[in-house]
Amino acid sequence: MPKPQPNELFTALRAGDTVALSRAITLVESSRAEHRKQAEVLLQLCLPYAGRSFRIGITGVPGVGKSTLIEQLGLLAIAKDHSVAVLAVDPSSRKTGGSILGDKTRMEKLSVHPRAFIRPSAAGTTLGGVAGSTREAIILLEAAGYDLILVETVGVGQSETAVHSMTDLFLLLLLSGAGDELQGIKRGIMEMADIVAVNKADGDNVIRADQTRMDFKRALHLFPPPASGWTVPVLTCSALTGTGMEHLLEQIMDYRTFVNSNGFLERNRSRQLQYWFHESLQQQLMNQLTERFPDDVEAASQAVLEGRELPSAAIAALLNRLFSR
Ligand SMILES: Nc1nc2c(ncn2[C@@H]2O[C@H](COP(=O)(O)OP(=O)(O)OP(=O)(O)O)[C@@H](O)[C@H]2O)c(=O)[nH]1
Ligand SMILES: [Mg+2]
Repeated sequence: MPKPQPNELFTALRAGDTVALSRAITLVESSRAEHRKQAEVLLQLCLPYAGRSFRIGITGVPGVGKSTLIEQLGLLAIAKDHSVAVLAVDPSSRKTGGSILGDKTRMEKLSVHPRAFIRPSAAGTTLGGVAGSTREAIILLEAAGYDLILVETVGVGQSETAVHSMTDLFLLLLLSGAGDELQGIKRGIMEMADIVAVNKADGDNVIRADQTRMDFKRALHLFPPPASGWTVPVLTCSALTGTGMEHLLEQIMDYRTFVNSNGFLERNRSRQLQYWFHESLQQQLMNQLTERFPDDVEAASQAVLEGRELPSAAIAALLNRLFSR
Protein backbone atom coordinates (compact mmCIF):
# COMPACT_ATOMS: atom_id res chain seq x y z
CA MET A 1 0.00 0.00 0.00
CA PRO A 2 1.50 3.36 -0.97
CA LYS A 3 2.11 5.79 1.88
CA PRO A 4 -0.39 8.68 1.85
CA GLN A 5 1.02 12.04 0.87
CA PRO A 6 1.02 14.94 3.36
CA ASN A 7 -1.93 16.67 1.68
CA GLU A 8 -3.96 13.46 1.76
CA LEU A 9 -3.16 12.98 5.42
CA PHE A 10 -4.14 16.59 6.06
CA THR A 11 -7.52 16.26 4.34
CA ALA A 12 -8.24 13.00 6.13
CA LEU A 13 -7.29 14.20 9.60
CA ARG A 14 -9.28 17.39 9.15
CA ALA A 15 -12.25 15.18 8.29
CA GLY A 16 -11.88 13.30 11.58
CA ASP A 17 -10.12 10.19 10.30
CA THR A 18 -8.23 8.93 13.37
CA VAL A 19 -6.21 6.38 11.41
CA ALA A 20 -4.83 9.25 9.34
CA LEU A 21 -4.20 11.20 12.54
CA SER A 22 -2.21 8.30 14.00
CA ARG A 23 -0.18 8.03 10.82
CA ALA A 24 0.43 11.75 10.83
CA ILE A 25 1.79 11.57 14.39
CA THR A 26 4.01 8.64 13.43
CA LEU A 27 5.30 10.74 10.58
CA VAL A 28 6.28 13.69 12.78
CA GLU A 29 7.92 11.29 15.23
CA SER A 30 10.17 9.86 12.56
CA SER A 31 13.70 11.15 12.31
CA ARG A 32 14.31 9.87 8.78
CA ALA A 33 15.14 12.71 6.42
CA GLU A 34 12.45 11.95 3.81
CA HIS A 35 9.79 11.63 6.55
CA ARG A 36 10.98 14.87 8.06
CA LYS A 37 10.36 16.69 4.78
CA GLN A 38 6.84 15.27 4.50
CA ALA A 39 6.18 16.06 8.15
CA GLU A 40 7.12 19.66 7.56
CA VAL A 41 4.72 19.96 4.62
CA LEU A 42 1.94 18.43 6.70
CA LEU A 43 2.63 20.65 9.71
CA GLN A 44 2.65 23.72 7.52
CA LEU A 45 -0.81 22.78 6.21
CA CYS A 46 -2.04 22.28 9.79
CA LEU A 47 -0.55 25.47 11.20
CA PRO A 48 -3.51 27.76 10.37
CA TYR A 49 -5.73 25.47 12.48
CA ALA A 50 -3.35 25.23 15.43
CA GLY A 51 -3.60 26.99 18.76
CA ARG A 52 -7.32 26.54 19.26
CA SER A 53 -7.20 24.00 22.04
CA PHE A 54 -6.47 24.27 25.71
CA ARG A 55 -3.35 22.29 26.54
CA ILE A 56 -2.88 20.69 29.92
CA GLY A 57 0.30 19.07 31.22
CA ILE A 58 -0.12 16.49 33.98
CA THR A 59 2.76 15.37 36.14
CA GLY A 60 3.45 13.40 39.31
CA VAL A 61 5.54 10.46 40.49
CA PRO A 62 4.99 7.06 38.83
CA GLY A 63 1.83 5.47 40.17
CA VAL A 64 0.27 8.66 41.52
CA GLY A 65 -2.71 8.09 39.22
CA LYS A 66 -2.12 10.33 36.21
CA SER A 67 -3.58 7.92 33.65
CA THR A 68 -6.53 7.04 35.86
CA LEU A 69 -7.23 10.73 36.40
CA ILE A 70 -6.97 11.48 32.70
CA GLU A 71 -9.57 8.80 32.03
CA GLN A 72 -11.99 10.36 34.54
CA LEU A 73 -11.32 13.95 33.64
CA GLY A 74 -11.48 13.17 29.94
CA LEU A 75 -14.87 11.47 30.22
CA LEU A 76 -16.19 14.34 32.31
CA ALA A 77 -14.97 16.90 29.79
CA ILE A 78 -16.55 14.95 26.95
CA ALA A 79 -19.84 14.98 28.85
CA LYS A 80 -19.50 18.77 28.78
CA ASP A 81 -19.09 18.76 25.00
CA HIS A 82 -15.33 18.85 24.77
CA SER A 83 -13.30 16.57 22.58
CA VAL A 84 -10.21 15.20 24.24
CA ALA A 85 -6.81 14.07 23.05
CA VAL A 86 -4.18 12.47 25.25
CA LEU A 87 -0.43 12.31 24.67
CA ALA A 88 2.24 10.83 26.87
CA VAL A 89 5.82 11.94 27.26
CA ASP A 90 7.51 9.17 29.13
CA PRO A 91 11.21 8.70 28.54
CA SER A 92 11.44 6.04 31.25
CA SER A 93 9.10 3.55 29.63
CA ARG A 94 10.99 3.26 26.40
CA LYS A 95 12.96 0.23 27.44
CA THR A 96 10.02 -1.98 28.20
CA GLY A 97 7.42 -0.44 25.93
CA GLY A 98 5.09 -1.53 28.72
CA SER A 99 3.34 1.77 29.11
CA ILE A 100 1.62 1.45 25.74
CA LEU A 101 -0.49 -1.36 27.06
CA GLY A 102 -0.68 0.30 30.47
CA ASP A 103 -1.99 3.62 29.20
CA LYS A 104 -4.72 1.99 27.13
CA THR A 105 -5.91 -0.24 29.93
CA ARG A 106 -5.89 2.62 32.45
CA MET A 107 -8.00 4.61 30.01
CA GLU A 108 -10.34 1.84 29.06
CA LYS A 109 -13.47 3.91 28.48
CA LEU A 110 -11.76 6.98 27.15
CA SER A 111 -9.69 5.03 24.64
CA VAL A 112 -12.79 3.71 22.88
CA HIS A 113 -14.79 6.93 23.04
CA PRO A 114 -15.44 8.48 19.61
CA ARG A 115 -14.68 11.99 20.90
CA ALA A 116 -11.36 10.98 22.44
CA PHE A 117 -8.02 10.14 20.95
CA ILE A 118 -5.21 8.54 22.92
CA ARG A 119 -1.68 8.36 21.72
CA PRO A 120 0.47 6.26 24.05
CA SER A 121 4.08 7.12 24.82
CA ALA A 122 6.26 7.66 21.84
CA ALA A 123 8.93 5.02 21.52
CA GLY A 124 11.78 7.10 20.34
CA THR A 125 15.10 8.67 20.56
CA THR A 126 16.21 11.31 23.00
CA LEU A 127 13.96 13.28 25.30
CA GLY A 128 14.58 16.26 23.07
CA GLY A 129 13.27 14.25 20.14
CA VAL A 130 10.23 13.05 22.03
CA ALA A 131 9.46 16.54 23.30
CA GLY A 132 9.85 18.08 19.88
CA SER A 133 7.54 15.59 18.26
CA THR A 134 5.01 15.93 21.08
CA ARG A 135 4.89 19.60 20.35
CA GLU A 136 4.24 18.88 16.71
CA ALA A 137 1.69 16.21 17.58
CA ILE A 138 -0.24 18.93 19.47
CA ILE A 139 -0.49 20.91 16.23
CA LEU A 140 -1.86 17.85 14.42
CA LEU A 141 -4.40 17.21 17.20
CA GLU A 142 -5.56 20.81 17.05
CA ALA A 143 -5.96 20.63 13.29
CA ALA A 144 -8.00 17.47 13.85
CA GLY A 145 -10.30 19.54 16.06
CA TYR A 146 -9.59 18.34 19.61
CA ASP A 147 -10.19 21.22 21.99
CA LEU A 148 -8.70 19.77 25.16
CA ILE A 149 -5.25 18.22 24.98
CA LEU A 150 -3.84 16.36 27.96
CA VAL A 151 -0.14 15.56 28.07
CA GLU A 152 0.97 13.02 30.67
CA THR A 153 4.56 13.13 31.84
CA VAL A 154 6.41 11.13 34.44
CA GLY A 155 7.95 12.99 37.36
CA VAL A 156 11.52 12.61 36.27
CA GLY A 157 14.08 15.09 35.09
CA GLN A 158 13.64 17.28 32.07
CA SER A 159 10.37 15.92 30.77
CA GLU A 160 8.47 18.30 33.08
CA THR A 161 10.26 21.33 31.77
CA ALA A 162 9.62 20.22 28.20
CA VAL A 163 5.93 19.59 28.79
CA HIS A 164 5.57 22.78 30.81
CA SER A 165 6.94 24.70 27.86
CA MET A 166 4.27 23.40 25.50
CA THR A 167 1.14 23.53 27.66
CA ASP A 168 -1.16 26.25 29.04
CA LEU A 169 -1.82 24.69 32.42
CA PHE A 170 0.40 22.48 34.51
CA LEU A 171 -1.34 20.10 36.90
CA LEU A 172 0.75 18.50 39.63
CA LEU A 173 -0.61 15.34 41.22
CA LEU A 174 0.50 14.31 44.68
CA LEU A 175 0.01 11.23 46.79
CA SER A 176 -1.99 11.51 49.94
CA GLY A 177 -0.50 10.54 53.23
CA ALA A 178 3.03 10.70 51.95
CA GLY A 179 3.58 14.32 52.79
CA ASP A 180 7.04 14.10 54.30
CA GLU A 181 9.73 16.09 52.55
CA LEU A 182 7.18 17.16 49.96
CA GLN A 183 7.49 13.66 48.48
CA GLY A 184 10.76 14.53 46.85
CA ILE A 185 8.90 16.79 44.44
CA LYS A 186 11.50 19.18 43.20
CA ARG A 187 11.10 22.81 43.99
CA GLY A 188 11.20 23.68 40.32
CA ILE A 189 8.22 21.44 39.62
CA MET A 190 6.24 22.95 42.50
CA GLU A 191 6.89 26.35 41.00
CA MET A 192 5.53 25.27 37.63
CA ALA A 193 2.21 24.01 38.99
CA ASP A 194 -0.96 25.98 38.25
CA ILE A 195 -3.14 23.48 40.08
CA VAL A 196 -2.05 20.94 42.70
CA ALA A 197 -4.26 17.92 43.39
CA VAL A 198 -3.71 15.34 46.11
CA ASN A 199 -4.95 12.12 44.53
CA LYS A 200 -6.11 8.85 46.12
CA ALA A 201 -8.19 10.75 48.67
CA ASP A 202 -10.42 7.73 49.23
CA GLY A 203 -10.99 4.98 51.80
CA ASP A 204 -8.64 5.25 54.76
CA ASN A 205 -6.73 7.97 53.01
CA VAL A 206 -9.28 10.79 53.15
CA ILE A 207 -8.03 12.44 56.31
CA ARG A 208 -4.37 12.06 55.44
CA ALA A 209 -5.06 13.48 52.00
CA ASP A 210 -6.57 16.56 53.55
CA GLN A 211 -3.55 16.92 55.84
CA THR A 212 -1.28 16.65 52.80
CA ARG A 213 -3.39 19.27 51.04
CA MET A 214 -2.92 21.71 53.93
CA ASP A 215 0.81 20.98 54.16
CA PHE A 216 1.24 21.79 50.49
CA LYS A 217 -0.93 24.85 50.66
CA ARG A 218 1.39 26.16 53.37
CA ALA A 219 4.46 25.13 51.40
CA LEU A 220 3.22 26.99 48.34
CA HIS A 221 3.26 30.26 50.27
CA LEU A 222 7.03 30.00 50.34
CA PHE A 223 7.21 30.26 46.57
CA PRO A 224 7.03 33.44 44.55
CA PRO A 225 3.51 34.04 43.18
CA PRO A 226 3.02 32.70 39.63
CA ALA A 227 3.60 35.11 36.76
CA SER A 228 0.01 34.57 35.61
CA GLY A 229 -1.34 36.29 38.71
CA TRP A 230 -3.38 33.18 39.46
CA THR A 231 -3.69 31.79 42.98
CA VAL A 232 -2.70 28.12 42.82
CA PRO A 233 -5.44 25.96 44.32
CA VAL A 234 -4.56 22.78 46.22
CA LEU A 235 -7.34 20.19 46.02
CA THR A 236 -7.96 16.61 47.01
CA CYS A 237 -9.50 14.08 44.66
CA SER A 238 -9.86 10.42 43.90
CA ALA A 239 -9.38 9.38 40.32
CA LEU A 240 -10.61 5.94 41.35
CA THR A 241 -13.99 6.94 42.80
CA GLY A 242 -14.37 10.19 40.87
CA THR A 243 -14.65 12.33 44.02
CA GLY A 244 -13.42 15.85 43.42
CA MET A 245 -13.20 15.45 39.65
CA GLU A 246 -16.00 17.93 38.91
CA HIS A 247 -14.27 20.46 41.11
CA LEU A 248 -10.94 19.85 39.43
CA LEU A 249 -12.44 20.37 35.98
CA GLU A 250 -14.09 23.58 37.23
CA GLN A 251 -10.75 24.88 38.48
CA ILE A 252 -9.17 24.04 35.15
CA MET A 253 -11.84 25.98 33.29
CA ASP A 254 -11.58 28.87 35.76
CA TYR A 255 -7.87 29.04 35.11
CA ARG A 256 -8.50 29.02 31.39
CA THR A 257 -10.93 31.94 31.69
CA PHE A 258 -8.53 33.77 33.98
CA VAL A 259 -5.47 33.57 31.74
CA ASN A 260 -7.55 34.21 28.66
CA SER A 261 -8.96 37.43 30.00
CA ASN A 262 -5.78 38.85 31.53
CA GLY A 263 -3.75 38.13 28.40
CA PHE A 264 -1.37 35.72 30.07
CA LEU A 265 -2.33 32.80 27.83
CA GLU A 266 -1.26 34.65 24.74
CA ARG A 267 1.91 36.05 26.31
CA ASN A 268 2.85 32.64 27.62
CA ARG A 269 2.33 31.00 24.25
CA SER A 270 4.50 33.48 22.45
CA ARG A 271 7.18 32.97 25.08
CA GLN A 272 6.92 29.26 24.46
CA LEU A 273 7.28 29.76 20.72
CA GLN A 274 10.34 31.86 21.34
CA TYR A 275 11.79 29.12 23.51
CA TRP A 276 11.12 26.44 20.89
CA PHE A 277 12.56 28.61 18.18
CA HIS A 278 15.82 28.88 20.10
CA GLU A 279 15.86 25.20 21.00
CA SER A 280 15.29 24.27 17.40
CA LEU A 281 17.88 26.74 16.18
CA GLN A 282 20.52 25.21 18.44
CA GLN A 283 19.55 21.67 17.54
CA GLN A 284 19.58 22.27 13.81
CA LEU A 285 22.78 24.27 13.81
CA MET A 286 24.43 21.51 15.74
CA ASN A 287 23.12 18.80 13.41
CA GLN A 288 24.12 20.71 10.30
CA LEU A 289 27.59 21.39 11.63
CA THR A 290 28.31 17.82 12.66
CA GLU A 291 26.85 16.38 9.46
CA ARG A 292 28.47 18.74 7.01
CA PHE A 293 31.80 19.42 8.65
CA PRO A 294 32.54 16.34 10.79
CA ASP A 295 36.31 16.72 10.49
CA ASP A 296 36.35 20.36 11.54
CA VAL A 297 34.07 19.67 14.50
CA GLU A 298 36.22 16.71 15.51
CA ALA A 299 39.42 18.78 15.30
CA ALA A 300 37.92 21.53 17.46
CA SER A 301 36.70 18.96 19.94
CA GLN A 302 40.19 17.41 20.13
CA ALA A 303 41.76 20.79 20.76
CA VAL A 304 39.43 21.22 23.74
CA LEU A 305 39.92 17.68 25.06
CA GLU A 306 43.71 18.02 24.92
CA GLY A 307 43.53 21.26 26.84
CA ARG A 308 44.89 23.37 23.99
CA GLU A 309 41.80 25.57 23.69
CA LEU A 310 38.78 26.59 25.68
CA PRO A 311 35.41 25.42 24.28
CA SER A 312 34.24 28.96 23.53
CA ALA A 313 37.45 29.84 21.67
CA ALA A 314 37.52 26.56 19.73
CA ILE A 315 33.93 27.06 18.61
CA ALA A 316 34.43 30.71 17.70
CA ALA A 317 37.43 29.74 15.54
CA LEU A 318 35.49 26.86 13.98
CA LEU A 319 32.55 29.10 13.07
CA ASN A 320 34.84 31.79 11.72
CA ARG A 321 36.53 29.30 9.47
CA LEU A 322 33.26 27.81 8.21
CA PHE A 323 31.49 31.10 7.62
CA SER A 324 34.40 32.60 5.71
CA ARG A 325 34.61 29.65 3.31
N1 LIG B 1 -7.07 4.20 45.76
C1 LIG B 1 -6.80 4.85 44.63
N2 LIG B 1 -6.03 4.26 43.69
C2 LIG B 1 -5.79 4.95 42.55
C3 LIG B 1 -6.31 6.25 42.34
N3 LIG B 1 -5.85 6.68 41.12
C4 LIG B 1 -5.11 5.69 40.62
N4 LIG B 1 -5.06 4.64 41.47
C5 LIG B 1 -4.35 3.36 41.27
O1 LIG B 1 -2.96 3.62 41.26
C6 LIG B 1 -2.29 2.79 40.32
C7 LIG B 1 -1.48 3.65 39.34
O2 LIG B 1 -2.39 4.43 38.57
P1 LIG B 1 -1.98 5.09 37.19
O3 LIG B 1 -3.14 5.90 36.74
O4 LIG B 1 -1.45 4.08 36.26
O5 LIG B 1 -0.79 6.02 37.64
P2 LIG B 1 0.21 6.86 36.72
O6 LIG B 1 0.57 8.06 37.50
O7 LIG B 1 -0.37 7.09 35.37
O8 LIG B 1 1.44 5.89 36.63
P3 LIG B 1 2.66 5.92 35.58
O9 LIG B 1 2.08 6.16 34.21
O10 LIG B 1 3.29 4.57 35.71
O11 LIG B 1 3.57 7.02 36.03
C8 LIG B 1 -3.38 1.98 39.65
O12 LIG B 1 -3.44 0.73 40.25
C9 LIG B 1 -4.63 2.77 39.90
O13 LIG B 1 -5.78 1.97 39.94
C10 LIG B 1 -7.12 6.83 43.36
O14 LIG B 1 -7.62 7.96 43.26
N5 LIG B 1 -7.34 6.08 44.48
MG1 LIG C 1 0.34 6.58 33.41
